[in-house]
Amino acid sequence: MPNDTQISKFMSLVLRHAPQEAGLVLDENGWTDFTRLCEVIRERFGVSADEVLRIVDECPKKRFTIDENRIRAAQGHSVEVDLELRPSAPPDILFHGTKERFLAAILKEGLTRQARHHVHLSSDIATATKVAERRKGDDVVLKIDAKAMAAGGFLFFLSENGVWLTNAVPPEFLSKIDQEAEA
Ligand code: HQG
Repeated sequence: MPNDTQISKFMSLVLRHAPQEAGLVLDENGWTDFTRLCEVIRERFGVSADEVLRIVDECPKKRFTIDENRIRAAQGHSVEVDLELRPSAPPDILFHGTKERFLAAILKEGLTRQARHHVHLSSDIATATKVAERRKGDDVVLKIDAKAMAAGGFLFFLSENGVWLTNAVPPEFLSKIDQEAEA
């Protein structure tokens, strides 16, 4: 029996990066037909549409958005889609979890979006720490002066699942936090 994580990872792959893997097409806003996705999942994993709905509903990060009979990933895409997110005023401070080995490059050139549409930022240290922990190596949490960035004209977007997104964070707005001191 496949577990929820396997199915959720497959959905992230298809809805963010490679819809062709499932013979699906995303529209310009990232939506695809939910019934068709469920058919593909039934063929691959042998689970019903009700199970898919449950997985979407129980996803702790709320990665997927369902609207009538359409579904899309709330953020994290590498394929070009327009999520039609409106700029919103960020909290004064945001956080980004990363790895010690990326730090020198990040402090030099800032945070850049890499393969995704945006740089992903978290509103609290605990979430940023979890993002950092996805990869092997020593964790680093960076503090972003979002207030100063916003005052300087940088735009921020809040995804449907509460992730703060921006195009890039120049190094002058970044500092490494001492997690024990901030805890
Ligand atoms: C790093 C997960 C060198 C950056 C999470 C990160 C998140 C640089 C990596 C979402 C750099 C990119 C996104 C620079 C940035 N030089 N390294 N100039 N600028 N980096 O996966 O933020 O579980 O694209 O620090 O919860 O780790 O998939 O971004 O380490 O919200 O739903 O380059 O993915 O969500 O990695 O994670 P990613 P991320 P899901």
